[in-house]
Amino acid sequence: MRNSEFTCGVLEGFYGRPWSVDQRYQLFQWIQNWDGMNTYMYAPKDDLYHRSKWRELYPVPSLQELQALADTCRQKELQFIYAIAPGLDITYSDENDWDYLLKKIGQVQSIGVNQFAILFDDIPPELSNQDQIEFSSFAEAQAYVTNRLFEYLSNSSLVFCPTVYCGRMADYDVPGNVYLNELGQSLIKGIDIFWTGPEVVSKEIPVESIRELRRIIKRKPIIWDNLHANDYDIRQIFFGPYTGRSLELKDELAGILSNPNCQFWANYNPLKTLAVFNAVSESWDPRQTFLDSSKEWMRYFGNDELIEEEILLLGDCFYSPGHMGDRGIQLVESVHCFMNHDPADWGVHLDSFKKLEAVLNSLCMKLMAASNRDLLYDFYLALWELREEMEYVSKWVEWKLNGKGEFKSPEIVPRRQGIIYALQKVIHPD
Ligand code: GDL
Repeated sequence: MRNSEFTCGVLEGFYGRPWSVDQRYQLFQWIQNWDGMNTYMYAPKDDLYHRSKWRELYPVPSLQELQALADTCRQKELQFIYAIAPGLDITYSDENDWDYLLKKIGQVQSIGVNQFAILFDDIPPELSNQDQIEFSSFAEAQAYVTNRLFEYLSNSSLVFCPTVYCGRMADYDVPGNVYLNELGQSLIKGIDIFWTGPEVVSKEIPVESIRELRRIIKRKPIIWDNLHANDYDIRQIFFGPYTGRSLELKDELAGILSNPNCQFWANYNPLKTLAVFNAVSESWDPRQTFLDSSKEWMRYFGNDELIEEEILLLGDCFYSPGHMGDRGIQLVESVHCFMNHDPADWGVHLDSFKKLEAVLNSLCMKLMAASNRDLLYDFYLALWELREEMEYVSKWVEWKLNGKGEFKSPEIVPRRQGIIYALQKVIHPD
């Protein structure tokens, strides 16, 4: 492992299409270049052999691909962690399942991997009939298999993801959670434990919440950080900085691994700013770090004509869960003003809106012509939706200022259609 003992890096642990091999190589290059990062964890939920078909061995071509990834990490002195997720249907007490697990781990060991994770997130919380005879609790069953695996791996490292992996899942009562208390007691001390914070997607992780958790699990957790994950809502994308965590938090942790946007190219700022967060010790300014990293991000778009203002608008509009950056806030404020006030009271908003609209349009034009098509396709949905809304507002503003009769914009509204829209209208009428 490079630089320090603190694990920091990227966890490919989202649902949906896994990243491509080339994207992962790009990622390793970034991690190697950045101070503060040292780890990549392989855990794509939809790699069949990682989760649904965890018992089956990788076919040769996929194994070779994994080996190439692991080799590249080794050459770059990065930690490569392979994660397996048997929780959907494992029978914890079944020796056959244990053999399957060992064979699979053995296959991955055979390509030179010696760091592992075993994940029990998002699984049915019931023990099978057979396991109910053998174990008195879920925690006991999971600890049994995990400890056994840790002992089998002898010198290798192992990280465990519990089924209760955030405050919300413990009904915000971590000290009172029987499952977590039991795990803290029974998991061998050398095994690391993942935690996502108070929530699955934690906008903030208070230091005190981790101190409390530490007392229960009897070790420092590794944060599985879903701050920039977007697999739960494909209409969102997050280009903003690592934020909502203080530097003090690092003292309470064994590591931080970010599980970011499914769209690989969206992750430059989220990841680079995490690397900086880990590298600094005195002061930490997420906004300034975002501004700095946005300038670096530009070089990956494949269009030298892009300017900083365009990239910053992009980042500010799609910032982080529940937050926008300055330009995004400004845009919404202007539209709010248009919709709620007479044109005579629009003041600076009209000018400010038109400027942002012009920047957005030129950004879109340049992206359409950018040579990194992979990046363009990653951003398409989000950008397109924003542009459509802007176009709608623009026409509406024009009509307010100069139009006559009813406002008509037939080609844009109504927007959402189809089954999802119909269901949502019934389920959430408000
Ligand atoms: C989860 C899943 C993760 C997913 C994330 C965001 C954990 C431990 N597991 O619950 O795979 O990407 O939410 O949707 O976070």
